[in-house]
Amino acid sequence: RLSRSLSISSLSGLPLWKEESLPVQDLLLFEVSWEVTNKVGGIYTVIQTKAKITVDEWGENYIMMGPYYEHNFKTQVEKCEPPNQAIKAAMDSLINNGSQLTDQLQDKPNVIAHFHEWQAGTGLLLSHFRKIPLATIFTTHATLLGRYLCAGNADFYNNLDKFNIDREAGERQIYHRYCLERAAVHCAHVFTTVSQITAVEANHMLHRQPDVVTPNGLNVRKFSAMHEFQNLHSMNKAKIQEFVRGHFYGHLDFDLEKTLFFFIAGRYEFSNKGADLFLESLSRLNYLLRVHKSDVTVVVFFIMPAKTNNFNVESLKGQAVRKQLWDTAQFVKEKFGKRLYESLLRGEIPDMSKILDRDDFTIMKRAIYGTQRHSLPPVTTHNMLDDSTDPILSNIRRIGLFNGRNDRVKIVFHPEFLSSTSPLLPMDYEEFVRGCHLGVFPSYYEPWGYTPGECTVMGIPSVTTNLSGFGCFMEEHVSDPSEYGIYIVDRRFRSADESCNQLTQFMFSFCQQSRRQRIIQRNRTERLSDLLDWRYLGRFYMYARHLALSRSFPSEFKMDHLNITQGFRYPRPSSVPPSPSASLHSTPHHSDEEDDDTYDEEEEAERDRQNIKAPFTLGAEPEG
Ligand code: G6P
Ligand code: 1S3
Repeated sequence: RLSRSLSISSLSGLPLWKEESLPVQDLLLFEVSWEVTNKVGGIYTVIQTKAKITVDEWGENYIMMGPYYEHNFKTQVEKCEPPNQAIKAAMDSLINNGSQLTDQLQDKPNVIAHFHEWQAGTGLLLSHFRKIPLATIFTTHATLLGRYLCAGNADFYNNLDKFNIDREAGERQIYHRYCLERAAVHCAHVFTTVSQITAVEANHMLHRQPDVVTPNGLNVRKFSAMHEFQNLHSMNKAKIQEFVRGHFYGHLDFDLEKTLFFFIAGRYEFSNKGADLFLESLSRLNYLLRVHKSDVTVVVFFIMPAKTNNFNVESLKGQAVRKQLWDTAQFVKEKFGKRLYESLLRGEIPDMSKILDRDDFTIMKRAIYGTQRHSLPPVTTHNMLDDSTDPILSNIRRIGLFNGRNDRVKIVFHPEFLSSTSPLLPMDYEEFVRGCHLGVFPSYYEPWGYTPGECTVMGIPSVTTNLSGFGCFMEEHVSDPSEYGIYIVDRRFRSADESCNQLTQFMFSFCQQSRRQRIIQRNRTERLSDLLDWRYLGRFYMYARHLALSRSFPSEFKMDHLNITQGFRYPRPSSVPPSPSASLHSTPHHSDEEDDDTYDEEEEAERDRQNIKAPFTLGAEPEG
């Protein structure tokens, strides 16, 4: 057992502890959050994806608590009897006495209660003041004040130590919530955040240094054949191409085989999520592609929910026109095929100029006539309620990216989350991501940021920043992230203009890659997914639980630390020359030709597997 914890923990940068398994049969673990079965944002993803490894360890002694919403209850959980007597007794007592319950759970005295965010923190505070013997953990995924200050355009990271936090909270009218958050942080036995950058923030905004950083993982689905996820890219890209055919009808003077799909997605926090920087960089990218007379077109999707009044007519019409053309083509094709067949049966090669009659031409002409439009393809798919003040639309107007014919960068703002039942773009989010070429998430305020991680496990390259938890994690654990298709914009030590140029350069270089280079890069990106698997990252939560028990019940739970904290780094891909100067930044290294016989990605993957023992040790199935 010790050797296993050595091999795993020493690689993760966690302090080592001797005995890693807990007597879970004699314990109960509660996890409490407003986002249990209730999708608001990323916390839901943390809890939902982590559930499997936690249940694997804790079985029925793991209980989640969240708000009751009938719809969520009906669609996400199964009703059942409480799994054991202690829980049943506690629930009966709650039903009869409300939250005055004090003799919780006598026969299971050691309880760990893990609370996420300030809303759930009230439970932590009440149990603290009522002296209920719990080992408590409090996780903040973002500090309230940090989020508000950043959204208000404060120069946050350069002034972390200068804010008068009580006054700032008061001025933003969040003083009551901020006090709840801060009290929960200080009452918890163990305080955790999801990234180093949020740990620094919490230290200043909440005045407590987190005990553990618990990075966010995902359930990584591995395909048995390596090319499987590449096929999925191809299939889903075809669906996006269909949408583009409709949306840009009458303006399809660009080659879809040379068109790249970029996207940004998430909560609509314009500057926190970096949509401002992205738009400015797109304007510069458009300029670069034009002056270099590039034959590449970039269609950029903004998937950020805003208030709307349904799809707009022009977008719906686009899909209807496309469908009409498709139907016309099928109709004529069928007639053509039938005539050709009959003619061949007669032993004749038909006169091709006569095989279609006047009616066929009329039908086709009419269909083509329907594709004429007197306006540019719309930049948004919906009727926006705040059209004139919406920050994305206002900035598009300012930079003038209106989907003109000469623009090499086209914009589609879809202000609603995606759904496979949409009449416009019938794809769910996962399918859409798989079909794109690059996710761009140049966030300013991003405690973790699941979006680039989701891209990574699907083998889709992405852009992140060194102000996001994910970006910092990748910088720490991967020697050269850009070689693996993770581009990290420096928003910390550069001016906004310099960051913007850096992002533009990343995107421009990406546009210069050949198809083969993109395929190789996707293979490399996908190889990083082991690092983001809960099977590895779940250990940080285990550590937090041990620590909480050892602090709250010190006579029963000891935590003997071993003093090795060396972190793990993922080396550069084996085929990349060691000197960065020998490489075109961020581009897989091999000939630019589409067919390069000297490069074998399966071979490179295998070679790297031999070199990189760590992620595979980390990803090992738990013993027993
Ligand atoms: C996947 C498929 C290939 C396809 C390629 C397109 O790798 O397996 O058959 O050619 O995607 O890549 P692209 O980057 O041009 O969308
Ligand atoms: C927060 O959600 P957000 O998008 O408001 O928590 C997420 C889960 O920890 C995190 O990924 C994200 O960065 C935070 O900002």
